[in-house]
Amino acid sequence: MQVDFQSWVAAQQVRFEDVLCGLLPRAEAAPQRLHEAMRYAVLDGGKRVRPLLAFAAGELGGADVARVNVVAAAVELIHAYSLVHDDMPCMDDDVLRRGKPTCHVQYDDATALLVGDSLQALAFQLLAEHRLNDDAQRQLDMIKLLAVACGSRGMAGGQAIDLASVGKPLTLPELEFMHIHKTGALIRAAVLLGAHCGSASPAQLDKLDRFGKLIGLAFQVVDDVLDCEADTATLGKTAGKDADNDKPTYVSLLGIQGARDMAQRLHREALETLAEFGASAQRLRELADFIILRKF
Ligand code: GRG
Repeated sequence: MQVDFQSWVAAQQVRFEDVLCGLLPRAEAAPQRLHEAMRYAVLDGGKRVRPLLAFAAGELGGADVARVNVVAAAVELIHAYSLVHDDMPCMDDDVLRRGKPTCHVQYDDATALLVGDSLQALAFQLLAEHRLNDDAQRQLDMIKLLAVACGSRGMAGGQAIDLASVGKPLTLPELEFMHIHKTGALIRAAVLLGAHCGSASPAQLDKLDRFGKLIGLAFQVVDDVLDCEADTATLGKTAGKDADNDKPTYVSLLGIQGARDMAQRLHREALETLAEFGASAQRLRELADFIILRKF
């Protein structure tokens, strides 16, 4: 019998913390300050939504958990690096992340920059040194998939558009383009990489790709709503930053109710893409629900 969703999430989070702990460089190893800061940025915090999506997509295709651990860790390291860099004075200039001082506040700007660089490099090192799929070509495709998702045609590109659009009105398609890249690309990659560790067919991978795209965008729409509605203590990061920074968001374009409606529509469409998977996609459905209903 399957455990309930909350227990599954809690167990995966605890288990995954150990995985990350073991894959990160030890704090005692030189250069100690950089390694300590890398561990500070990654461990003990965050919802681990992207790894959970990878685990759920892996389960669906009967993937070996040890393989999914590696892709989930790679994605989470990229995510953690993006948060560290995003919080720096040259970008969002924030002091609170995951309920604790941001990396550059706790350490210094130069260390935070190097933490991001090193986490990104470690992510690709992991993908290159662990077996992810019996098919070597498929493994190379997986490495490329993550590279595209986090590079200038993915997350970093979305961030560049985000920085360039402060104080400017964007149309809905422009906002969607930005967020599909900035936030959506890595979430989509998490789903696909988990699935690639297993035996999903090309047709199933197409469906999962669409699911990842829709739920990645929904994640951002909900993030925009939470930035307006939730408080700093609940979010573990400064609330109201988007309005303070005069950033275009789904809320500024559609209003709170319009943004909520959009999240619901994306959620519905995401669930439709899973229709043919039956019970094997139950965790992915539950994660889609969680992404929409989350309060932090
Ligand atoms: C610096 C290249 C580069 C990219 C930064 C991800 C990102 C791009 C910026 C973060 C800014 C932000 C708040 C984006 C909104 C969506 C988002 C990624 C929120 C944080 O992700 P969660 O909620 O965080 O999954 P936790 O802490 O739970 O892991």
